Order: sequence, then structure tokens, then C-alpha cells
Amino acid sequence: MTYVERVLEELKQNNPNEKEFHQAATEILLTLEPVINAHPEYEKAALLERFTEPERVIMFRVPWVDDKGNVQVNKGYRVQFNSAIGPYKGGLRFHPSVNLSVIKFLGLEQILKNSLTGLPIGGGKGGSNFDPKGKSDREIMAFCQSFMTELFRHIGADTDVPAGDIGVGAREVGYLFGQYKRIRDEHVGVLTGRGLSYGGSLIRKEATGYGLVYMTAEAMKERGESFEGKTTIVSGSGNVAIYACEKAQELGAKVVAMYDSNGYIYDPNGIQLDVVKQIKEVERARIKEYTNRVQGAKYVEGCKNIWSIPCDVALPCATQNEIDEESAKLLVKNGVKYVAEGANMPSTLEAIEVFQKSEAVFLPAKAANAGGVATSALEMAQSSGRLFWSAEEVDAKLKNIMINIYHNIDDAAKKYGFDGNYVMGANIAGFEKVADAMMAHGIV
Ligand code: NDP
Ligand code: 2IT
Repeated sequence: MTYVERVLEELKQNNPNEKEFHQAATEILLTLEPVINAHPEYEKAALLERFTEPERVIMFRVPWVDDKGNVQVNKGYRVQFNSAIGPYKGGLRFHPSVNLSVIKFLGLEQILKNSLTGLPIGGGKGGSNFDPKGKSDREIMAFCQSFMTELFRHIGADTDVPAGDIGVGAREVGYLFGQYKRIRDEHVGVLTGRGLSYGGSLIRKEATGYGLVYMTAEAMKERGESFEGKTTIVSGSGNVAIYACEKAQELGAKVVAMYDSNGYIYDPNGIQLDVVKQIKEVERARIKEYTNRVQGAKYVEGCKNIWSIPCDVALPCATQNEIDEESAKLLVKNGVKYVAEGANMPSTLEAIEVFQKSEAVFLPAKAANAGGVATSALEMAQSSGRLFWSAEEVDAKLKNIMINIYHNIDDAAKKYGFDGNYVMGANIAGFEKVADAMMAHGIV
């Protein structure tokens, strides 16, 4: 048994029932073998054992009162995974499926993603099993205030800087920030994704989706191609999906399908994004509504069959494991050329294997969706410097970062003899910097 295999085995034994965490750790650790073999000192320093164990896990009770006067109790989490290269950084997810395993998988991914951005940010993630769907603004506020009343003591602009993720957008970040400021009496960059009137950055809202498309466009350019005329599927219809769709359309793609957790819309004439924005961002309604407003579009109950629609480009932007082996095989059979992950871990391990064995270019989440957190780091830079950059400035920096990440992961894959294997390239390129910093810090 190799060092990597032993650590993975022990991780599974020591963290039973954390299936998402096991999945992310398996994907990462097994690809690090070449780096580990080149550095025997890592095993002596128990580097991988430390890398896969969060520095700190915070779990807390979140009590709040709903509109009927009933007391509700949710679970709150913050996993401060790794601060070797910078303060903990990563989003908060509010979704009923959130548990410790989900937050740990996201936190582990975040360490390497943040490293890939080239900016000084460590890895963390948090959230709650609270379900924002169907709640009034007052209920959302009550929940966010209670959540922050515990979280505030663990975070700080130089310690740990949360942001949004599923179920946490501008509204939630606003309530969370308001409560932090009230308790601490400090107007600082303790959260990113803030509103533009109180310290946020232009382009942060668009950054993950735009960044995903910038990287995919670079991969296309390297192959003498572009988005122009490419039939594209964007799953989800939240923050990442909407702005991935916007940028892909701007570059000439024909986006034909999107979904929410109830079902998908198929519009052979190309999705009208202003209609989706109105339904999702303004009305917070269901995507099904699209067919009442746009002629020729159809709605199909259930999400999975979206991947049976033939496409050139697949951009999964909803949630983990939304593409399983069967869906991956269908996509490949129908001739998909590019799969770029906007969501975190949207492909199962089996699906990744199918893509890797195919002709398709596969850009893994921790590289392809790094534009969001990279722009969060740009927001942190603006906060500390008391600056406000123009949209053009931030967008240019974002694009540059995404192009750099693409070439870094491409180079790392080539360096170890795995040309075109971007899963390997991303894991290795992200890990090298974190490993170097951890070794420099001694046994901590
Ligand atoms: P949003 O809450 O804005 O949107 C999530 C979208 O995904 C919604 O359309 C939602 O549908 C759908 N969805 C969520 N859970 C499921 C599910 N179990 N099955 C089917 N559809 C589902 O979140 P974001 O757009 O911010 O996040 C999307 C993904 O991108 C996540 O994986 C997140 O971790 C990742 N990500 C986000 C970043 C960011 O900056 N926001 C940065 C990098 C990655 P419904 O409304 O019905 O729930
Ligand atoms: O998964 C992610 O990278 C995010 N949800 C964004 C995190 C951030 O701190 O901007």
C-alpha cells in the first residue's frame, strides 16, 4: 500500500459515513501520487494526514422564530480547513442537504481552488441545513442574524472571510454583514459578495460564471475553436448558471437548456436570459414559469434528462453529483466536446472517468469555477486598500486569472506526463504551493 492509499484508507475509517468527503478526498489524493513520490519528506512530516484533517471544525445551534411564532432550530457549520497560504476563505451554503460531510468536501476542494487562483487565501467552508425556499424576508433575516450571532466570534477580515454559495446571495450576505457590524462595531471586509453600497466589488456577482466561460474559451482557443455557434447546456439557474449563460451567449454560444431542482426547460431557439433573470433573481419563482412566457420552449419535470439533449458544451452549474456515469456516457455518445464544471464536484468519480477516456476536454471544478473566489480575493484587496476598481479593471483581472489557471494546470499535467488530464493538473498545481507553505511552517 502506498502512502497515499494508506492515508485515504485511514481517512475513510476515521470519518465514517462522510461519503461526499470521501469522494472529494479520493479524487484529490489518488492524483497526487507523482508529487508525493518526488517528495519523500512529505510522508515523514505526515503532510497528507494534516492536509486532510481540518484545522478547526465549528458546529453550532441556530435558533430563530418563524412568521407563525414557532421556534425553529437549525445546524450551523464552519470548517476552517487550511490557513497555510492565507486566511480561511470560502462560501456559506444554506440548503437542507447540508451536513458535515458536504461542508468538509467543499472545504477540501476550496484549499486547492484558492491556491490555484495565485492569491493569498486559505480554504474554508460553512453553512446550514436551513432551507431559504419559501421563507419571507423577515424569516431569512432572523435566521441570518442568529447564524452570525455565533459565527462572528470565529471569523475576521484577516482570519476567515466567508461569502455566498447555494442559497446565500446578496440578500443573505447583507443580513449577515449587518449583524457582524452591529456586534463587532467594525466595518471591515469580513464577508465578500457584499453589496456595492457597502464595500462590495463590481463583477463579483458575475465572476464565477464569467470565469468558467473565460477558461473554457481559452481551452477552445488552444484547439483553434470558440464558443461561436456551439450548442450549450447550462444546468442550474442560480448565480453561477445565469452568468455562465450570459457570457457564453455573449461569445456566440446557443444555450438551449437550464434547470432548477424541479425540472428543466428546453428552448431550441436559445434561452432568453432576461426572462430567466426575472423569474429567478427578481421573483424567486420556479424555472417552469419560463414556458408561460416564451413560445416554443418546453418544460420537463425532473433534472437528470437534461443531459440527454445533444450538445457541444456542457456546463454543470447546480450542485454535487448532478452528472452520474449514465449521464456522462450519454453526453459523450452525443458528441460533447467540452465539459467545464461551474458547480463544485458536479461529476461523480465514475462520470469523470468516462469524460477522461473520451475525446472531450474536461475542466474540473476547482480550476474552472475559481473565478468567484478569485474575485472575492480582489474584493478583499479593495477593502483593505479602501479602493473601488471599475468593472473593466476587475473583469480584466478575472479573465487574466482564469487564463493563467488554465495554463498552469495544463503545464502541471504535462510536467508529470499526463497531457490533457486537467484533474491531475489542477490537483497537483494547487497542492504544490500549499504543501510548500505547510512544510515551511513546521509541524503545526
Ligand atoms: P444558487 O443558490 O444561486 O443556485 C443553485 C442552483 O442549483 C439553483 O438553480 C438550484 O435549484 C440548483 N440546485 C441546487 N441544489 C440542487 C439539487 N440538489 N438538484 C438540482 N438542482 C439543484 O447557487 P450558486 O449558483 O451560487 O451555486 C451553484 C454551484 O456553484 C454550487 O455547486 C456552488 O458550490 C458552486 N459555486 C458557487 C460559487 C459562487 O460564487 N456562488 C463559486 C464557485 C462554485 P433550486 O432553486 O430549485 O434549488
Ligand atoms: O465554491 C466557491 O468557491 C464559492 N462558493 C465562492 C467562495 C468565495 O469565498 O467567494
